[in-house]
Amino acid sequence: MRIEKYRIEEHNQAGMAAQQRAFEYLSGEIKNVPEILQQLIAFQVGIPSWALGTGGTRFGRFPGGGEPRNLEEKIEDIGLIHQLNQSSGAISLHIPWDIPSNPAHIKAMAAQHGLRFDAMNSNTFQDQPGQKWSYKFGSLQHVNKDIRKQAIEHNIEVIRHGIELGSDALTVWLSDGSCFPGQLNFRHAFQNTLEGLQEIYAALPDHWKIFVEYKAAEPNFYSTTVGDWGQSLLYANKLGPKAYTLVDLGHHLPNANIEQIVALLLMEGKLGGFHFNDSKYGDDDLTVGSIKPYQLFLIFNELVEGMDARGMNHTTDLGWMIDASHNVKDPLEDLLQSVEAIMITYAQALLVDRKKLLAAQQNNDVVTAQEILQQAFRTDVRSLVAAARIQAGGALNPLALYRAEKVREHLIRERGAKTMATGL
Ligand code: LRH
Ligand code: MN
Ligand code: MN
Repeated sequence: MRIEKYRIEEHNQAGMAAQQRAFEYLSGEIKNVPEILQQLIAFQVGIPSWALGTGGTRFGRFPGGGEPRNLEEKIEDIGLIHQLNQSSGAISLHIPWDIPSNPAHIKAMAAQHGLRFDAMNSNTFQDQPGQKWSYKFGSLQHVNKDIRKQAIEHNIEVIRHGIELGSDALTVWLSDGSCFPGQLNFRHAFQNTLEGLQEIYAALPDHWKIFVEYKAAEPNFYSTTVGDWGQSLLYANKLGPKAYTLVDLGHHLPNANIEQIVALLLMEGKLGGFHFNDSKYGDDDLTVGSIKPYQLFLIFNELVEGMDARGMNHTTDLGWMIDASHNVKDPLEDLLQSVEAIMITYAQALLVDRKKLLAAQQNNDVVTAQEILQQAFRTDVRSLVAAARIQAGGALNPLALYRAEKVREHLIRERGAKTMATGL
């Protein structure tokens, strides 16, 4: 489904007076407005192909209706989000949940919606129908060489799919680990995993990157073979210059200082990509910014500081992706909320007065340093983000327009009330 252009214009016109008032006020309060607007317009967040249907837990799943039945419909859904917010111009595919049967057609279709293919994701955490060997006791870490080989070949196949679509990165997340003490020889598991990753690395085209995603626990609850950023960085360093760490916000032990992790990975030139979500307990995959917005701001503050220090391009030098799951919300509404939270937080991080912050740090002026950060965090930048979106051709209030256009009702009529998208 597409929304008629004139409907976006009418919607924007209706709210323009209030938007203008808020934007003019804010423009008087902050510096560099034109530059920030350009940075916001350029910034794009990848949408995961596995998050377009309602997710579930092991206790159940409650589909909401109108879910995409195939990859084409997933691309249409992301195209719609992008049409509304102009900040979701990429899709991240999970294989084999979303195998492109006709890659040329899929690539052309994505391009029509203004979407490019972000990192490809492999899956060696589930057994697929017809698969020879089981991943019950791991994949790349496995004691059985045949099983390791099967996992390596799968990853190489995912790279092949990615090449056909014009992607340039592979994200490897392994559920490998152990559930009980004694189950695993940690060194052997690490060594096997490293060797497997080395074979996958060797199959990467020249301009490709590999992202090694870590996660503290789940589905294994005693040890995880890529369990934290230290382990991920070890693999990335041993693999070589095309290998990077990927940070998923929900993959840390409680209270981890993620902003510090981000700062150090950037300093080492080893931060490759991001999976945005929010959490209260673990890998909850909740809407970005819904639980700990200040933490998200502190992370973005380090991202902007660290990327600027290295002369990196904010838009293109890291893979920015959402990795979320929606049990009770309309997935498209949830994704609109997540992208909005990311844009707001990015804008706030761009407001931080870095010279003053550095001076306060040099003087050990703790109070001023805190004030500088909170000044930016407490600034209401919604009109700035909306102004960037309108300039780019999007809607003043994407969520309001989505509801006014009755998109979900339309999708249910078109696709049926009982569809279930592939994914988590
Ligand atoms: C693992 C993870 C990883 C997977 C996705 C479905 O928890 O974050 O990125 O690919 O979820
Ligand atoms: Mn993830
Ligand atoms: Mn996760």
